[in-house]
Amino acid sequence: MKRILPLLTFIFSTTVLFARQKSNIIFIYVDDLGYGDLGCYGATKLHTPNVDALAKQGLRFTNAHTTSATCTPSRYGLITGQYPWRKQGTGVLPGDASLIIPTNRTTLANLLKKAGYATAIVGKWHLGLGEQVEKNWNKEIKPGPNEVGFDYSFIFPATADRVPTVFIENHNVVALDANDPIEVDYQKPIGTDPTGKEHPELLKLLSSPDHGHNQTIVNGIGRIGYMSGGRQARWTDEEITTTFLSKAQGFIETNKSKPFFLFYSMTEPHVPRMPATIFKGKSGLGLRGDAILQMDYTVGEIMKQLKQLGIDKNTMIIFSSDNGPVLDDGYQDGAVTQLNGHTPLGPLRGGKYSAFEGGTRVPFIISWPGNIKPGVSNALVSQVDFLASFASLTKQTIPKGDAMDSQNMLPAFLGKSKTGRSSLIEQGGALALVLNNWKYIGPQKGIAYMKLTGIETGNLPTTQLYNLKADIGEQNNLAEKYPEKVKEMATLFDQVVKGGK
Ligand code: NG6
Ligand code: CA
Repeated sequence: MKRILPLLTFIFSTTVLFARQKSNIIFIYVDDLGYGDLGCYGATKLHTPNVDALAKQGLRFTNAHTTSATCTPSRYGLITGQYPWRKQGTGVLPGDASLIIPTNRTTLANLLKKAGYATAIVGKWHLGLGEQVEKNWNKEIKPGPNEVGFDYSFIFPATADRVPTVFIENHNVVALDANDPIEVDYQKPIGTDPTGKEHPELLKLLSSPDHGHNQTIVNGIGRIGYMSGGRQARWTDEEITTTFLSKAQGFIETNKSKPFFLFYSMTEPHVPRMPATIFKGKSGLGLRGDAILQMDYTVGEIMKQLKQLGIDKNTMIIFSSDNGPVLDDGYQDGAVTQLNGHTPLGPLRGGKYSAFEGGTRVPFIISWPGNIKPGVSNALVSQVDFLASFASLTKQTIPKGDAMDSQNMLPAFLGKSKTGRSSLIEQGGALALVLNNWKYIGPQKGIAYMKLTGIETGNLPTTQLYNLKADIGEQNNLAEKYPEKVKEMATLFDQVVKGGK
């Protein structure tokens, strides 16, 4: 016993020390925030002091990308380390879709879980739930986030504009009432709730014509899809963010003395923009601006909590968006009419849905006090790279066949290297290739302009080549001037799309 005791003490103290040394990771993933939507990225009409403070204490990237210009594929790429367009069915999912991430794959969550982190997702999911579309929302719903590596999940299934408008904690709908079962249908109307199409007079937020947000009305907002039942369980839009914040803070509090990974997936400024009443009208830029202020406030609350708990120096915070900005995405919420000179895109062209830079080049900040020197990085990096980079951080190898597009960018993420990837695929409607400072989009058949959203898609019948260093706004098509470059990039494009990295 005499000998064992010191040994046990040693093992115990090193375990505690080791656990303490590992920093927490909080990934704040916002929805549809543009490259020009934050003060630290040049916005002057909107004030985002909390995210700006995060940028000031961390590394702000100017050339960081999502894999795609919409939500589901970007999230798929981030979590699996694979370009989503390699897999069928990774486009924007309806609210009743089944889980699209195979449960036997390496994911960001199960990778960190294996390394000893407590893992959680709080917020928007949008990667499907259950094994099939026809599922019973009134029983345990799985597989979902918990089956791909999150110990704890508190989510909404898809987007705030899609039914079912309920929270799901681990496997169950929150505040479910057995006497008022939930049913969801994306094909045909169900139940007795009024629809936006038939009862526009009941709407507190008018839908934009032709976008399709005119099916079941919940809280005076027309949604995509039909839903019946679950009246107690339906969220109040103004409370979504405080609900997620309290769940995120609860997870942080519970896990403050072990390493944790929190994927905090916020809904702002995605439609329907319906922030808490105290934020309404505050930005002067309509509800989109107000939602961004609410998002910024929330980030500040998380930072405050970390400080209060004394774990701010021991926590890496990553802040980014899942795709570029859109103004009219389905509701008449003042985003267009009260823009007041604000430039959500900054200097970029396109926007959400687009293969131009505005689709995938997003705000991207990493703060890790004491480990990352504050500054600005121009390295080309992608969110698909987190998996390989976190594998490197936690000294793990990724099983063969998993995360095939993820490159270890840890040195760039930590500011130890100024260079990132040499090339990258950007997915709008079409796929584009970036190679160093060059951008290539092959000839496309699709429409060049989306009337509904007012966004240029990046599609043209002719080849496009831009020099992003000189022309970040993709105004001068140099394809005719540099046919050799076009050839080189077309060849590389085929190679990447067919297989490798
Ligand atoms: C689009 C919706 C849009 C939004 C988007 C998903 C229409 C016309 N528009 O299809 O309102 O929900 O999907 O956004 O239906 S994302 O950020 O989750 O990808
Ligand atoms: Ca999005």
